[in-house]
Amino acid sequence: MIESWRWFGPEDPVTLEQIVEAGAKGIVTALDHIPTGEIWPLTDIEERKRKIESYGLTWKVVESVPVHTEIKSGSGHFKHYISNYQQTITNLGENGIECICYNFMPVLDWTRTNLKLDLPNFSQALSFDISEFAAYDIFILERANASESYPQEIQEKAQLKYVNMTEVDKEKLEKNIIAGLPGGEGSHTRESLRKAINLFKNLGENKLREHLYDFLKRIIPVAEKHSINMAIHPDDPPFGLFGLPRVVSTADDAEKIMREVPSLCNGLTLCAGSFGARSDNDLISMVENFGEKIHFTHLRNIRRKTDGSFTESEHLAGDNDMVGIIKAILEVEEKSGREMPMRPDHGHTMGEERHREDVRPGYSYSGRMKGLAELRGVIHAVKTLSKTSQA
Ligand code: DNO
Repeated sequence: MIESWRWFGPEDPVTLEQIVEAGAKGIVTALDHIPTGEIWPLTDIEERKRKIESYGLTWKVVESVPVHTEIKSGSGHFKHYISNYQQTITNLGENGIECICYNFMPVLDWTRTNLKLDLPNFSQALSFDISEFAAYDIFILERANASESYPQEIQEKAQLKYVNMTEVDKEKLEKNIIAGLPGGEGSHTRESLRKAINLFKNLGENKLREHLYDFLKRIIPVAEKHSINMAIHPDDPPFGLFGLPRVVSTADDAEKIMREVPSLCNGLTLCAGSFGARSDNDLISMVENFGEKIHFTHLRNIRRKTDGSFTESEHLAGDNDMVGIIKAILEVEEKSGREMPMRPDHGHTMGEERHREDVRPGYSYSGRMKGLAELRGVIHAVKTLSKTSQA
């Protein structure tokens, strides 16, 4: 596996020097200063590449080239945005990029309700609590008929949570949900969120899928031409929010996407934390079945509750069988003769970083370094044991 690290560019408080110290070899980054939908200029791509390579690191994976809302909703200038996306793929291909991670979530990219959940060991984790989310949706955003999106039990819990919230709690919850998380696709105000929800409200699951397939049919040939693997990121959390459909939440969704546009370049980002937030996603079978079509992995762990809520746990301690997943990925690598870029996804906020304002939720230095070191240990042990057993 190619140990990689997500770097948010020159604005990132984590420096390339620190990333080299952590032992990563690959950088995963994006040109977040380019507005969604615009073409990524060759000059900006070249400049980012030069900077990365000057530290002896490589840049093969982009995360993400965001897909414009009008492509997802099939409205407005979607054709123009698809053609810009094609040009961005071309420009990235000319600079040696091998993999592009993207998502097709409507309205919100990854979403959490708490960004600083205190853990017994003093660190802080990210978490998603479905009744807090429902409290926001039903009582703060006041989306029409929002309560119909939740079972009775969650509605009751949400109400109880809401009545016990102070104004500060309400503001914080809203900010956590809509202000935008690192690498996400911008931020919303309550008003812009309402508008965005309305754009997708009547679309339905089938139409959203159709728009994804249409997008893929137009971009995969361009990706093939430039030997770029498109790696769709699963929905996070892997179920609908605000009563809107999501179409990349299960193994079955992923299978359909790959079947609809059959090409080795039409593959997946195996985000263990996102797919793993559902107990019906069997991650090891997914690695075995999708094999070479997994182009990139996010290794992270979670502790699930039965209602859809989850907390991000330490990389080796959670409901995901991390050793099993790594073993399965190494077997795919062995068969395909190709090394898979992986990054330790998220990490707890710990040590002095807990007191810093500039640390991005989930993307602390020490938390990810700890995660990377633990994962590296597992990779090393699995490889060593497999060699010993073959000897
Ligand atoms: C969160 C990330 C996501 C991911 C995008 C891919 O930590 O995994 O922001 O980059 O959803 O487009």
